[in-house]
Amino acid sequence: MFPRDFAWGAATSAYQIEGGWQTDGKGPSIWDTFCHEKGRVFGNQNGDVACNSYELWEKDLECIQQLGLTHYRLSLSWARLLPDGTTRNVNQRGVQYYNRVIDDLLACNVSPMVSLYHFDLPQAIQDLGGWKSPGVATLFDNYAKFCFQTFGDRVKLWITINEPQVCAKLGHEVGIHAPGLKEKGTTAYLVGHNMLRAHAMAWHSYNSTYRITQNGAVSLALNSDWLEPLDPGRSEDVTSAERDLIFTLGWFAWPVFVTGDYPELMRSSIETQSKMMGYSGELRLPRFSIDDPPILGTADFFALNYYTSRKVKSGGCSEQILSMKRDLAAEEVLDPSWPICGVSWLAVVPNGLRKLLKYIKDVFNNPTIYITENGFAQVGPLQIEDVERCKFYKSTILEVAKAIEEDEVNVRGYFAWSLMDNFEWADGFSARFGLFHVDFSDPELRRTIYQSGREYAKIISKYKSV
Ligand code: GBH
Repeated sequence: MFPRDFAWGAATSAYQIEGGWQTDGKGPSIWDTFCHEKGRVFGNQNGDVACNSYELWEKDLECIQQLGLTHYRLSLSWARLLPDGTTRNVNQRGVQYYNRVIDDLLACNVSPMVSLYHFDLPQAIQDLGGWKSPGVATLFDNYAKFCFQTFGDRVKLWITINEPQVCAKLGHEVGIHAPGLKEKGTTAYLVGHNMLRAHAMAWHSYNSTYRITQNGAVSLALNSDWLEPLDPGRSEDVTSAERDLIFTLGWFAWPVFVTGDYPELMRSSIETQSKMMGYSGELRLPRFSIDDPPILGTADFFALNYYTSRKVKSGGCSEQILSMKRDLAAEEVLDPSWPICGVSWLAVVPNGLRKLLKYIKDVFNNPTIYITENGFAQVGPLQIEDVERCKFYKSTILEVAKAIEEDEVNVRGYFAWSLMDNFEWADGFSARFGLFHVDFSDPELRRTIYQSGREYAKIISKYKSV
């Protein structure tokens, strides 16, 4: 059912697992700052120590081997490598750490997929305006080139930026992620724009300088729920669901995979709402400049993070200010038949993944797809025998198989989120996404495999070529 060379992976990110927040010369990131402010994160928790993967990497490697993964997705901490964000100061101990991780993985026959950015901007760059400032794209490009140069002889799968939609919206409009801004209506679009510019610059750098010798592939990881009309017989709901997919996934995927520009429907919706309030849409959703490298074609594969689904109905926004929510003019609801796992946002809808994969195949020109994240949270009392999560992984992977077999979607890999329990952003350590449990009350931070970890290992050993 799965191609012989299918990538069977698990994923993590630097801030969520590494700890060592100021060890060996690491600079602070916006998540260090954010968590150290009271009232931002569940229980005022933070990632100062997290799984202490900075010191316990060998333990993580044991977990990876126990699962029999073919691939491991990790992210690099920009501020660990470049403490002030610039290549003028390279932290060699950070370089050594990631060299060791990459070398150990390869020695165990595990291919690394490396994200350059997973929410943790160096604080020094935030102090200059962060993702709102156009100059951040050049700084990111310099950082990317440094990483390609330093690690690209061994890393063949790169993600530039993880989930720009989440960073833009939750970090700059809703404010529940770092840097915690609640600037409605314009900032998120500007941030998304600069992230796209940064991504495209880095892809072009790889393409023109490193590809010929390193021969890897570079993309950006896009998150989207599967969004379908609440009432498929009601045309307003149908167009609302389409619009929602365009605002969530199309925002970034259209420029990269389809036209080199934002979706027309996104522009016109923003224009309509802006005009109603006496503004022009141009003021809010930027135009791509001919002075920047082109955006179209800057992904060698499609990287998708999928977790859940929503039903969508048409609906306005009662607040009389411009906002992304107002531009969307749609309302998302849960289907009561969908079970909710742990965290309130995560309705379990494995079948939504298959539908989203088919949508991506049709709309984005049949790209090669890696599912770079998918997972299930546990909250409350610890259950090592996590029967529900076992079922979840089995049925989700079955949906991926159907997408490959029946819908002929070109899926090349699947990464479970996450290798182990870790710092779940605003939810702190209260939501556990791991295939391994981490005992955060134990000074040794012992890792213990969940039943779902065993189950996933079984699935992998059944399909992977040896
Ligand atoms: C991923 O995002 C992240 O890449 C990863 O780091 C994280 O650990 C993982 O999810 C699990 O959460 O709080 O109601 O506003 C997934 C996409 C989008 C899911 C934002 C949670 C927040 C909903 N995320 N969403 S809410």
